[in-house]
Amino acid sequence: MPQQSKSSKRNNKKQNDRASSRRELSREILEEIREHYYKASDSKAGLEEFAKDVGTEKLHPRNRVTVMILGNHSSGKSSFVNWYCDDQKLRRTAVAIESKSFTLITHGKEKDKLDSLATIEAFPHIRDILDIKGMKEGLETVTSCSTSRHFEMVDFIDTPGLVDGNYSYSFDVNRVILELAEHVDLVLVFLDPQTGGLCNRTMTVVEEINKKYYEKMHVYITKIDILESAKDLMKVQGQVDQQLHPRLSKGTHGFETHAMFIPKNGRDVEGKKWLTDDLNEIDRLCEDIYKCIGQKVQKNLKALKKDCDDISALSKEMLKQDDLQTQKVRKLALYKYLTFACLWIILPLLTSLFCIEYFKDYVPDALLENEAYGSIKFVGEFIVDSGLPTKHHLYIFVGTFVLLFGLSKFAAMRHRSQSQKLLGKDRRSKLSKNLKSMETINTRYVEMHRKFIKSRIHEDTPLGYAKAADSSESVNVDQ
Ligand SMILES: Nc1nc2c(ncn2[C@@H]2O[C@H](COP(=O)(O)OP(=O)(O)OP(=O)(O)O)[C@@H](O)[C@H]2O)c(=O)[nH]1
Ligand SMILES: [Mg+2]
Repeated sequence: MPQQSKSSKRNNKKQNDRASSRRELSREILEEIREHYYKASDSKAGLEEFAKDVGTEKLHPRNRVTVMILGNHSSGKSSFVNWYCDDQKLRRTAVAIESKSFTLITHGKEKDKLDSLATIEAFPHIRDILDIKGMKEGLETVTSCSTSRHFEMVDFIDTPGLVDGNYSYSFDVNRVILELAEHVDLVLVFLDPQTGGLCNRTMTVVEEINKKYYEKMHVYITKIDILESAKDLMKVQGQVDQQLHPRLSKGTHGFETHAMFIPKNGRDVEGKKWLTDDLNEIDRLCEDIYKCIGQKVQKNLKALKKDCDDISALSKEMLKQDDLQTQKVRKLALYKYLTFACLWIILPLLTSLFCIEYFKDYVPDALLENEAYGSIKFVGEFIVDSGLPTKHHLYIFVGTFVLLFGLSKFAAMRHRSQSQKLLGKDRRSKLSKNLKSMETINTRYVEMHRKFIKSRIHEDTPLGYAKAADSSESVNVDQ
């Protein structure tokens, strides 16, 4: 027996070691992906800058999982954050309406508070919510240096408790929650046993989130330790299901509500024999958050690949268009020089030939007998002998001059305006450099993807799957 317990201890240790190395790898990959957006390995800039170079915008994906907790007032949202971070003073908890603003809780160097503008600076993805009236005062960030559970890789959004009736929020709370839901990885809906599914506002928000982001949403009946019996719990669950199910339009198959309470020293659950450990699904909730980290790695890898491909395609297209533009500009330059040559070389030459022919009597014989003049004098003769009245000769010259002058001016203007559309040497070399950096990122992407897959599957599983890492469609991250 003691031997068995020793081997099971060893197994546990092995499992823990594997879990922590997987976690470390996830953290490393998420961190590296972020780096590629800020600063590519062999370049001063990263994908965010490369995107700007091709006139588009790409934001780095968050390298941490974001979990939004919403639900009835006093359902234990803030208490859960405190419990997860193992810091009872992180969020204020009480029976009165306590959380009145949207608070991002993130890992930081020290415990601190940031206002809405600093919050948007740190979380640029959600900047649009500042446009909602009242949000400038309704958004803040709280930082904590807790390393409890997976907090270092998780951001929470603690939302104001939802109530019906006369209570008025200083912003459109439903709208803000819906906007935030787009950017988070997990939406936890907390329903307390007293109000359960009876808060109309909570149910409306749940209905809306279910329409768009049903796969992110998990519903928990909280504080079940205040109930007196398993029968009461079933009653509450029945009541919640009754209210909830008609509101759900997607993901109804297999949809479950879970139950939990926050284990707390001194909380009297001793006398409640019905409240067995397996009824409290808080560990499952932590597991859901943990699973999100793995999904986040895949999501971010996919985003990295896609953004890299998009920017590369745009850069290549820009260089291709620039090549075509260069050809066009060269042609225009040729037209410009041709008209210029006609105007300032050929036209004066013809004029002088004509003049020589016209004023033959005054021209020295030496010139008239010159061989060169002899071979081209037919031009002057042609004009003089053309039979046109003499004054028309002048019109022809003035007309030709005006036409050629206009043409050369037009060609010069076109040449200038089209040249301005060229990228220029610096921008071209920057784009080419960016393309090279993106090739390096792509190589890193394949390596990271392989490493990640290897950490998740058994070593004897054929790595044909890992080969799929080369294609962006390899892993379904939307599960
Ligand atoms: N018995 C019991 N009490 C809890 C549990 N979780 C929270 N509470 C208590 O419920 C009260 C409200 O908790 P909060 O965490 O402030 O709830 P909240 O959802 O953040 O409330 P608002 O921010 O006002 O919406 C506090 O007195 C907590 O101590 C639980 O699991 N069991
Ligand atoms: Mg709260």
